[in-house]
Amino acid sequence: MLGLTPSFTALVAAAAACVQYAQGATVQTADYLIVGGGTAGLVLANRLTENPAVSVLVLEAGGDGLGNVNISDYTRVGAAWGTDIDWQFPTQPLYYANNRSLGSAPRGKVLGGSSAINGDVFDRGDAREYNEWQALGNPGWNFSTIFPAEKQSEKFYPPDASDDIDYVLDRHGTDGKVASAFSIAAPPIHNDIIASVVNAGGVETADLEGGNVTGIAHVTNAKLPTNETRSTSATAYYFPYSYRPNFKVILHATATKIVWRSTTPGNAVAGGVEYVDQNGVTQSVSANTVVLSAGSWGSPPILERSGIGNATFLASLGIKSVVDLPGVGENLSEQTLVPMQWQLNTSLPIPRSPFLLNMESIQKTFGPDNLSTIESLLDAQTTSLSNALHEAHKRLYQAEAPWIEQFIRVSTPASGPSVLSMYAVNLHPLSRGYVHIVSANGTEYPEIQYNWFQNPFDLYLVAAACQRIQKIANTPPLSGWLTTSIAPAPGVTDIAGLEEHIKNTAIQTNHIMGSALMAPREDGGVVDPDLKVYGTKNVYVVDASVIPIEPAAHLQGTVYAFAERAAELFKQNQ
Ligand SMILES: Cc1cc2nc3c(=O)[nH]c(=O)nc-3n(C[C@H](O)[C@H](O)[C@H](O)COP(=O)(O)OP(=O)(O)OC[C@H]3O[C@@H](n4cnc5c(N)ncnc54)[C@H](O)[C@@H]3O)c2cc1C
Ligand SMILES: *[C@@H]1O[C@H](CO)[C@@H](O)[C@H](O)[C@H]1NC(C)=O
Ligand SMILES: *[C@@H]1O[C@H](CO)[C@@H](O)[C@H](O)[C@H]1NC(C)=O
Ligand SMILES: *[C@@H]1O[C@H](CO)[C@@H](O)[C@H](O)[C@H]1NC(C)=O
Ligand SMILES: *[C@@H]1O[C@H](CO)[C@@H](O)[C@H](O)[C@H]1NC(C)=O
Ligand SMILES: *[C@@H]1O[C@H](CO)[C@@H](O)[C@H](O)[C@H]1NC(C)=O
Ligand SMILES: *[C@@H]1O[C@H](CO)[C@@H](O)[C@H](O)[C@H]1NC(C)=O
Ligand SMILES: *[C@@H]1O[C@H](CO)[C@@H](O)[C@H](O)[C@H]1NC(C)=O
Ligand SMILES: *[C@@H]1O[C@H](CO)[C@@H](O)[C@H](O)[C@H]1NC(C)=O
Ligand SMILES: *[C@@H]1O[C@H](CO)[C@@H](O)[C@H](O)[C@H]1NC(C)=O
Ligand SMILES: CC(=O)N[C@H]1CO[C@H](CO)[C@@H](O)[C@@H]1O
Repeated sequence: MLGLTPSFTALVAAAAACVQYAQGATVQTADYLIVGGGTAGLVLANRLTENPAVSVLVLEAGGDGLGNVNISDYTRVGAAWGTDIDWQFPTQPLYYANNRSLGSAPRGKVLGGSSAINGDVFDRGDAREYNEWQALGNPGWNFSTIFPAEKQSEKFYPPDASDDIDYVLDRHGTDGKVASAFSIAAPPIHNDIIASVVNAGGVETADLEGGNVTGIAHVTNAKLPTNETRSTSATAYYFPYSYRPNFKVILHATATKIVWRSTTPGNAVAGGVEYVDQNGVTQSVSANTVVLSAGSWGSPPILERSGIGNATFLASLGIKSVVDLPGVGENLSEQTLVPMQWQLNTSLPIPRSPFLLNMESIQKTFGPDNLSTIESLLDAQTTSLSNALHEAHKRLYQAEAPWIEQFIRVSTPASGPSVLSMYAVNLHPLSRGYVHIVSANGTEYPEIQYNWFQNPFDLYLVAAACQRIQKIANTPPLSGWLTTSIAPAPGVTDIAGLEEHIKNTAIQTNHIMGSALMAPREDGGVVDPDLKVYGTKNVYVVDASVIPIEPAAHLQGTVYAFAERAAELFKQNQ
């Protein structure tokens, strides 16, 4: 049950006056208070406010981003990073990768959240992965419920016939909110890349959407083809609906913690949230239901400051435990990306930002010869995952689910020949990191550790994936275009050498998830299948942090679909 019974709602309203708020604060009220006007938060806010009788208040730490060309021009990937619409989260050195530091990691701090500053690739996961969400103990979260939600989120603009790009219309939504379109005019080398993948034993597919994410194809961007501007959760779900009187947003409002109405064990009741406004003044808002949509590094710290998390750890920071939930901030997953680049024999004109994805199973990465090695490593893994997640990953392997992505693009610098990038992405890392607060201070950054390659399976698999990419690059007709390897250095082709290349060069995909896991409580879960935080009556998490198994995709498309289905559940249970 998601909602509150009418009598309970009345009780809450009557009790509102008794809640202790910061002195002098102006108290606003809503049925739903959503913390974070990001990718997932605005989907939920939009769908709930379709009912004029339901009021929603969104607290967003950033501004509206209107007029910022670093958002609207999707080809300026990275321009927004390090500016005031980026949180710039500091991260810890990578213990299992020579203690290398990645410095700060980008996250959108603006209406639209990370959808406003990301790489703008728009694709979605595989049916086998979504069905594992359910198998982990989350009934109802499976491909047959996610696929309609994917379609509901998408407004697909088919390419022109002259663009020479394959697609399957019924795998896309045409009536949804996020605009999606291919980057037009694939360069001539694209057909040769596809041919080499096929010649090296891979498969070409007409369209990677629709639940079978296998093979090589073009993928869409989240953008309007009419004026080539980025589609974000703010342009898709908020700005066209901001006239709704029941849809309110407070900008420059950084939520710090939940204000409790009651902390009865097993039944804690939130009364609202405290936040710091633009002037550094603490304010409060009250609500019947509190939803955290502050993202994988934003939501767990708010739970911890509110007393929800590992009670021993919270006690060490002087925070009184409300719900002892040791999974909060644990189980952080992040797909890794390893640069593999070659110089071309020529300088090609590259319109906009077209790219190809080639999705392959572990079986395809290794070929039949070395599978026993990777199978025994997969069996032997003991440290990083719970038994439930380990079994889920073994099933994905057995089902030959996509596991390695080759993210392929050709770029042309201002001078000199073009560069082919075929990045190796590990879609299902077994290593798990964490995000935890370092003090009770509501605006201090948390400590973040990715823990990449904590599990040796991940390192070996990615090294083999790099060998597979080298094999494709050495296969005609693509091989004819390539002169020299840029990354790794020419001659680095053995597993040991590639493992060192990986440790020294792997970077983020920024697909962080899992830090407030949807899973049974005994498996370290934080929310139940209704997305309600265990031990609470009215606190929910709706963002990437609850996603239990990575999609074979860049994460935003899955987050949109996830949030559409979350909204459906909230409405059903109202
Ligand atoms: C640099 C980068 C590149 C990426 N590239 C791609 C890509 O090409 N394709 C793709 O599909 N995915 C990509 N992703 C991933 C994708 O964008 C994210 O997975 C997705 O947007 C996350 O959605 P979310 O709702 O969980 O969090 P967000 O969209 O990050 O939303 C969280 C929101 O909460 C707000 N917030 C946080 N804390 C507080 C607080 N205390 N009080 C108030 N508000 C708060 C934030 O400001 C933000 O608006 C990328 C991500 C990044 C960062
Ligand atoms: C856009 O990005 C560039 C490069 O990072 C930066 O110099 C500029 O200030 C940004 N513009 C805005 C409006 O933030
Ligand atoms: C990484 O840092 C830790 C802690 O400082 C240290 O114990 C370890 O030896 C370092 N590892 C490498 C490879 O330098
Ligand atoms: C998926 O979930 C829906 C909703 O609970 C359920 O009706 C359906 O049977 C499930 N499908 C599978 C294949 O488990
Ligand atoms: C998925 O698509 C690929 C490429 O078209 C095809 O080879 C494969 O048989 C499909 N798998 C399933 C399970 O449909
Ligand atoms: C692009 O088109 C959309 C839809 O017509 C419009 O809302 C938006 O303002 C346009 N953006 C720019 C930068 O022209
Ligand atoms: C809880 O935190 C303590 C102190 O940090 C730690 O020793 C313990 O392992 C944690 N418990 C769980 C179940 O993670
Ligand atoms: C809380 O943290 C912020 C950011 O690090 C800092 O500016 C502020 O002084 C801290 N407040 C207190 C009371 O320590
Ligand atoms: C596969 O096995 C061969 C022969 O034993 C070996 O040379 C090669 O390095 C192995 N490949 C991987 C990825 O382990
Ligand atoms: C580059 O290689 C391609 C493919 O082999 C070939 O068609 C083309 O003519 C070459 N271009 C130059 C400038 O050598
Ligand atoms: C499903 C899963 O892997 N849960 C783990 C989350 O993290 C906690 C704490 O590290 C583990 O105890 C769980 O097993």
